[in-house]
Amino acid sequence: MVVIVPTNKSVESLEGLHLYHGAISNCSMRVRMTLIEKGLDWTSHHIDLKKKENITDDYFGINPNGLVPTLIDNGVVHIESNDIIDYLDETYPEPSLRAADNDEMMEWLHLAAAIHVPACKPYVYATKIAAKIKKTAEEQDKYDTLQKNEELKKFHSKHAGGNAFSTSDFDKAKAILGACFTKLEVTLEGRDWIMGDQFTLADISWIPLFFVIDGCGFSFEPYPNIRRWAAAFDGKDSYQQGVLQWCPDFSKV
Ligand SMILES: N[C@@H](CCC(=O)N[C@@H](CS)C(=O)NCC(=O)O)C(=O)O
Repeated sequence: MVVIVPTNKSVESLEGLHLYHGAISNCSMRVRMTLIEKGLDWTSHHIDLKKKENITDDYFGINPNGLVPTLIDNGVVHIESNDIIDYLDETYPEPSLRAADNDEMMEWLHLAAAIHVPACKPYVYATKIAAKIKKTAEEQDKYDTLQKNEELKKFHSKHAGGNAFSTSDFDKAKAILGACFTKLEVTLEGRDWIMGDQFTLADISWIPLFFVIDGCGFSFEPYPNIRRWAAAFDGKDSYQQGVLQWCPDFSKV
């Protein structure tokens, strides 16, 4: 559980579940899906990343990294999407999204979290997003003042101003994604879901990664099990309402 004491005190009086989230954000997709799977009531606070609505004093006062999603549960602030979905399943246990082998399931959540900055973010920014959300000089100054996280500062400096990601950054991201999707492909052999017959947080953690990386042009041709697994989400309300309703097609973002 990653709990934050916000400097923006206004959120501490919020009652119930409130989600600050982005339509096109894969990290937000997994939290929306979990809330929907659990049938929980939640209040939506959409943060438009393309309009830089995350780069404000108010939002950095809620999430000190300026990232979406942020979940507020009765005034308590939770960040980190994979920790949030674990927290939601722990706190609101029915229906359970936890596998019998919790350790193996949590490894999938930890892997999704671990590859976010070294692989997912550079791949998505280099192929698509950097060009769409270029900061003005004023926005860049504001970001540099608000952002204290060195890893994120370094990441965003790579596409700031006239900068572009290096070939080696991109190749490294692609190689990490290739290795992880190969692990997923092998795991899904003969299985409906990542943990077997049961649909769990592992599936919810990974489907947004597939959705955005596929939308950025990564070829899933060599991954038939992943394509079969991903197609099965079409029949799920949580995917329709948590992903497609907010972002019908990531390739068109
Ligand atoms: N580890 C965080 C990563 C969150 C994250 O990077 N969110 C992206 C959207 S998926 C974002 O807010 N990007 C805006 C930015 O990097 O400034 C989590 O899982 O919640």
